[in-house]
Amino acid sequence: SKSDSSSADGSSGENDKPVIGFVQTGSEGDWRKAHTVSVREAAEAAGYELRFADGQAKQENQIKALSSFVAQGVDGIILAPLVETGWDNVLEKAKKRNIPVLILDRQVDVKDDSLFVTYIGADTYNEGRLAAEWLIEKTGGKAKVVELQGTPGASPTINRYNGFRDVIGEESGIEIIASQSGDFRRSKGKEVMEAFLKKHGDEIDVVYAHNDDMAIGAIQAIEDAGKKPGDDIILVSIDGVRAAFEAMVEGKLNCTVECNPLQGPMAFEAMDKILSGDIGDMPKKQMIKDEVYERENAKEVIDSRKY
Ligand code: GZL
Repeated sequence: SKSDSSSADGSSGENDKPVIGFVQTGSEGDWRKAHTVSVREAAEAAGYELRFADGQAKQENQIKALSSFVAQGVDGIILAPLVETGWDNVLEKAKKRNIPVLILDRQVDVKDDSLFVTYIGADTYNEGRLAAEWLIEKTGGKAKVVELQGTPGASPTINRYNGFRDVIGEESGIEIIASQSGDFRRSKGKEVMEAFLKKHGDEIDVVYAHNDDMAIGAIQAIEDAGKKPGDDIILVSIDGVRAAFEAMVEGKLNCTVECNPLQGPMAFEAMDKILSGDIGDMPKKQMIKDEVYERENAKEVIDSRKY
């Protein structure tokens, strides 16, 4: 399904490279911007022509973009799915045209997993577990927690919700007194935290945010309420973006569990194999390692951070 690369005078343009259609969720925050840069740079380095579609945080935009890439007859597709479900029909179209699909970052829940070749991303369930383990250690297992959830229906939201609860379980003295979506966005995280503070005020010991952007928003709300984030209220979040390290250095964030967005190189390593037909031993899921970072070690680490 190679696109016709020769131009009118017969010389081959830059389209001599294999063409990949990349459907991104949108640009909801710092993590997503780093993810997009990583994919673009890796495509360039690996000698691909990348056609970029910004889903602008709507699944229907992503589905339209996928259909369009199939119609263009691209050589391969990379999809970062906004939410887990609703992909079967459009992925069926790609399969009919023999266009391989690589799922990147978030996961899809499809009836037939031959609709995609492989999934590459971070273990977001384990990130929820790591956040809870850190919290139990930090609080001695006694705390009232408010939770800022990510985008409803997105695999990191579902996984971080479950991973956290599976570790705190029933027996521990950790009680989740409120839980609401801030849609992974700083502004919404601030808004929801303002509401939590109005309703629960001094009862809140901890904020568990499914990503750093919302934690940064919560920090602003806590300061506006005249409280000290990081001390009066403990904050633990996920991603490990630069703003989180800066907040930890300022003492306003206590812990961030890294979720590595630099997934571009792995994606194109896999795409090379897929397009040359050697996917024999390629696993269906390829997970990236994550680390936990705390306020105490943020200063010595911040300069080595790559995103
Ligand atoms: C996680 C990724 C999430 C980040 C958020 O793999 O999909 O989306 O944690 C981003 O910051 O919005």
